[in-house]
Amino acid sequence: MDRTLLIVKPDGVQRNLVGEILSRWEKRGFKLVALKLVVPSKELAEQHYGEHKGKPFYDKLVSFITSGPAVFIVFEGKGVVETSRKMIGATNPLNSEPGTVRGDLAVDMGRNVIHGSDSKDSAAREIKLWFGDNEVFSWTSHSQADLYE
Ligand code: YYY
Ligand code: MG
Repeated sequence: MDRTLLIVKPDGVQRNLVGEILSRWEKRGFKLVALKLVVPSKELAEQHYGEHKGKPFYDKLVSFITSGPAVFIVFEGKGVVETSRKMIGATNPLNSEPGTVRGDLAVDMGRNVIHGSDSKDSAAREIKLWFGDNEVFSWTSHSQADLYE
């Protein structure tokens, strides 16, 4: 099964949106396999956003994501990487469709509430970066047969 990394960024934690976000993914049918509240270190944040190093928004981005507690989540399920990106919406919330997290709950690009891995490769890299093997759990959901044919 596919896995993806979500981060409720410090703005989302401050705005009490953690439950709302978890709820959307749980209700959609994805299985929670890892969860923790962390103030991200600069070192890991820089690795996480390595692809953006050198871009004008990079320093601001790293400084914001490390500014306070953030919630790190791994969800598992069929197509979860791509579907999560759709549920998150466009990077700039002004372009995010209603019904998406950013389209419903955010206004500004630098306060867009949530991160989601952009590919299966990114997801694997990011999950490994933020979680130890013993922090990600494989378990059998009682809803399995009602979610998958
Ligand atoms: O994957 P996603 O979060 O939708 O966007 P990315 O292009 O990976 O950028 C990461 C992060 O950087 C974005 O969520 C907000 C911030 N950012 C910004 O502040 N200004 C930009 N022009 C582009 C991105
Ligand atoms: Mg990205």
